Amino acid sequence: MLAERSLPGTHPREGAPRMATKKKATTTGKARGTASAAPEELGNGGELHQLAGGDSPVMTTAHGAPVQDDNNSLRAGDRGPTLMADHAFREKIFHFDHERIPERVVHARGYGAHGVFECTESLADVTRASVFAEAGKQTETFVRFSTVAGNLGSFDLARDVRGFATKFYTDEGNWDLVGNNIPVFFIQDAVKFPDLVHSVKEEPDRGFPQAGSAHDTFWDFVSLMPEATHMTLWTMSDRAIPRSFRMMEGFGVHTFRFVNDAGESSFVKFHWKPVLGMQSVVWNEAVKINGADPDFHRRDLFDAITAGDFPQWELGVQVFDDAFADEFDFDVLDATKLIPEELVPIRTVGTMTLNRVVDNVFAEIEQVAFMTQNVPPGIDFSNDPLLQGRNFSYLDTQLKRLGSTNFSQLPVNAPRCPVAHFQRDGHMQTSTQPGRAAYEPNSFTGDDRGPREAGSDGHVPFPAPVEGETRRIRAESFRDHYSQGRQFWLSQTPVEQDHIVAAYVFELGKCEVPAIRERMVANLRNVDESLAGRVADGLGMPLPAASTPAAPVVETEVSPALSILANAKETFEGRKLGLLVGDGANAAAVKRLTKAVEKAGGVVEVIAAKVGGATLSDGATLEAKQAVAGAPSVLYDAVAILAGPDGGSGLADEPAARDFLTDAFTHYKVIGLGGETDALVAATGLDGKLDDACLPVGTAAETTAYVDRLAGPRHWDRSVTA
Ligand code: HDD
Repeated sequence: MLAERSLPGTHPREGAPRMATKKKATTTGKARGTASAAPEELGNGGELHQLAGGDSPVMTTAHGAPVQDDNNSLRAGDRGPTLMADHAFREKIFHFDHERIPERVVHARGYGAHGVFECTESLADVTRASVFAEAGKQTETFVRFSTVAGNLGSFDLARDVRGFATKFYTDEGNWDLVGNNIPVFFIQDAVKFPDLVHSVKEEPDRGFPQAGSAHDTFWDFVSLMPEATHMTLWTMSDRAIPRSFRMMEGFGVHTFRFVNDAGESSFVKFHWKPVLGMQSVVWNEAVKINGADPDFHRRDLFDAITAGDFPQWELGVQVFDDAFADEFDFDVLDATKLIPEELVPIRTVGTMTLNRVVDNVFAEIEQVAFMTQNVPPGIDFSNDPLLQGRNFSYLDTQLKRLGSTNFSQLPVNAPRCPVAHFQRDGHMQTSTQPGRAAYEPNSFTGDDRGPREAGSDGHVPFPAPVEGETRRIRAESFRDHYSQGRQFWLSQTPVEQDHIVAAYVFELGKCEVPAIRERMVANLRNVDESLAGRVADGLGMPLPAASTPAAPVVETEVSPALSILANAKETFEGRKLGLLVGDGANAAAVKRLTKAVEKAGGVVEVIAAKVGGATLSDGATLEAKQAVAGAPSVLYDAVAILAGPDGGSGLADEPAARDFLTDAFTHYKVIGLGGETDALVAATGLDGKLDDACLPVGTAAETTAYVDRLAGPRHWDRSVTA
């Protein structure tokens, strides 16, 4: 007997056909489509009016025709073949088959949000860029954060650089500040970019590893390109495993130019500083987060913004003139170098607030097209050869990805100011471009005039003098490859240095070719002997002879601004406590703790053995957001465990609860313990080992002390290695 199946035209659940309701006539007697009918009388005047799928009782084709039944294709007979005549079906499958566009060749995985930039200090003295014209001026922005190496579907906590690209929709056109969370880059000349990217992506003969630099080809390339050494120190540091997009810095990397109304130019570097301060995870935690929640960073951003906890960054500029550039030990055009904040202080000029998540990830985050060459009047390029190369690359890549020269018309890319040009037609032209004449000069404007005169209102390129022979050459001033890497290393706290050593050991340990490890350690000897020695020791190899630097290593002042930990903010704001609650837990203690953490600006996520929640001492059920099996402690900045009076045995028997505590301990987290947790602690083998950062939570005084401690750093003194 065949199972009963729905007949063509029958809705499978409701058993009744979903009939299209006829649209009412909208015109005042004029026939639809006649030449005399005014467009506004015919509906929407040509703009696509897309309803959310569920918002209409009737589904339509892409061309607006009501679809009779979207659940059964048109068949000849009950069990017969599907008919070519089912055009609605064909259109649906046709569209589906073409849903994917090429992912970005780098920075494929990313997440973004809308925001606003508010200028807090006028920069009119140095730039005529309208975005900095006066304090209080607001400019709409869109930001996309990303990892670099992984594919679109990779995980968020790869050890990698993070992209930090900002589109300012200024009133003189879009300004795209396409930066990273690291202020320097691997290479000096854009001609090496494809090689760099090919080395870090999956190896082409095997297709792995995904989203990671821990493999032979990457270390082969960077060890052969000593200019990359400085950047590897950053990517081996905690900067490459940020806790949140909200808690990382951003940098424009290159030296740009500001140009003021008088046509005077100064050099400028851009810095984003997170208001929440910087935070990173530890590597062992990152590895586990990638399994527990591959979307950790995007979820974090989405959750914060939708909760009204809008992340903010201060924009700072380092402005300097030619005289400083000439005196500085390094070439300011070399993107493998930074200018220490101690030498040129950062002037804070505005604040960006991300306050709106996207409505549609594809339309906005996937289709946003950043281009370094998008600069408004008042901002110009320097001759940094990496920047010059980028200015070619970004236009090309958008055509490849978005498929049409008209990508600037997509809502997320469209400037918020009017556009006026004679670029016409092309695939997917959505603008009904007005006017009879599409050329310049023309006299159809009414004026009988010749070509428009070049004015001072447009983007006037800074008239920098250029001299010299045409040659393929790397400037002498670009030859020092190690001094700033050394400065970075020496500016880190001992804990951060430990992490850098562990990261090199981990990554080089994944290289199968011993000669690559040796070459890299030989280069590291030029950065610091102790660093190289510790990495060699960690790899279990003899210390190779140092490589010969192209230029002598210059001893520079330590720059405390380069350390995350030395600049940590004393706050739990924007961070998350994982509160594991056992049955019978003290209801008052749970309430008190939750309130105190929220008052400190943090978020509490309740976890229980079962997602249904825990029954508290007062008999009430506390709803859980997560079951402990799906919420390992790596997902939280700190944890508290409030057990019931049964010695915590309910939790002690739960392997995930045991891991919850052990991992939190291993990751140096501040731990709160309330109720009878002895059995759980004993089951993890931690009895007798709990330290100063494992605090009781129960009484009001204990809760206050615990929440105060949450604002501090992890307990780095704990004798574990993660
Ligand atoms: Fe790039 C994307 C940042 C060097 C070529 N880059 C891209 C994105 C960021 C950066 C954040 C993602 C933008 C988004 O979210 O859509 N890139 C940098 C930084 C660099 C850098 C900070 C050095 C200072 N990039 C660089 C070079 C080249 C490129 C030298 C080529 C010569 N980058 C691209 C690209 C991408 C890109 C291929 C891929 C997708 C896209 O542009 O839109 O054109």
